[in-house]
Amino acid sequence: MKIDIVSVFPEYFEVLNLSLLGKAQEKGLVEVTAHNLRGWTHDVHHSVDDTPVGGGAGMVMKPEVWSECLDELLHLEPTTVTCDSTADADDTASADAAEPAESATEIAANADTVPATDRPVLIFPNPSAPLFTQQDATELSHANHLLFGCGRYEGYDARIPQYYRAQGVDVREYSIGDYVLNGGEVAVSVMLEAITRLLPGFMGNAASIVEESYTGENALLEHRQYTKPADWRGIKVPDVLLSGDHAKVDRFRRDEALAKTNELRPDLIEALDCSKLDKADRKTLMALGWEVSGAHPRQR
Ligand code: 6GU
Repeated sequence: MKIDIVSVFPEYFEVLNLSLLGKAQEKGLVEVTAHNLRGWTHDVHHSVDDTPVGGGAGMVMKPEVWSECLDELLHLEPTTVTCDSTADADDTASADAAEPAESATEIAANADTVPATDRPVLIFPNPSAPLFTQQDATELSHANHLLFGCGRYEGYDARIPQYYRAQGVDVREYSIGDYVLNGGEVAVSVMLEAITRLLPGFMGNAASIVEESYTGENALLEHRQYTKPADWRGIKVPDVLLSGDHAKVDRFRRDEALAKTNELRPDLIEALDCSKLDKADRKTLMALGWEVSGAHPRQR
């Protein structure tokens, strides 16, 4: 996988040479390059932003600098597109727009739930976009080339993603949570870690990925973990975990995952597919106050 990152703070990404991602780069699994956006400016001040059209606070990143950079990294020739500047307005992110596609631009934007491995994916962190999820990480881990564009200041000109979508590029915009960061750099490092750890050969133990929270078809928060000693400062490991009875251990962990998810993330319980729950799951959920006879659990 080839990963390009464009930022006005490329040094921020030196941390990616550490730890597991550093090892993955040494092994040749990924090749990460951080580029300085200012390298594509032509003025003495190397300016990348300008005041917002229509007024308002802050600065907006200019489309011309980004396009010179992105054309080069995506091997595209500059062109002019004819499209309505409002056509893209409600379709900032990714692929899960519910409405039927109308314009050619929208078709290009919606066709990309699973990235084709041979097509680059252009990703813009954006606090006003849909949330980045484990499912997005899984999808993007199949791409051959990811290009992240880090916005700073108040954001970037909305025509940038619109233009590259019209060029047939798989363009995605994601937020990493409901809080405000100063720029996209932290968000990109979060997304990168979530994506690259899923690459085959990245982690020693593939089974540990399968058991994690938010993975698989029935996403639950993970059960609690313990190691030895069995009694530490007066707190004991639950007896069943010491029993050696694997079926009982699995059931105990599954029930704990259900109870923890019920308490902290009932929205994840509501999203479960009832047809994938076994008899013991249903019993546990019913005891927690859920109705499990429909397609998804419903709170009683
Ligand atoms: Cl992707 N960018 C910024 N600037 N702030 C955020 C974010 C992204 N996601 C959450 N907050």
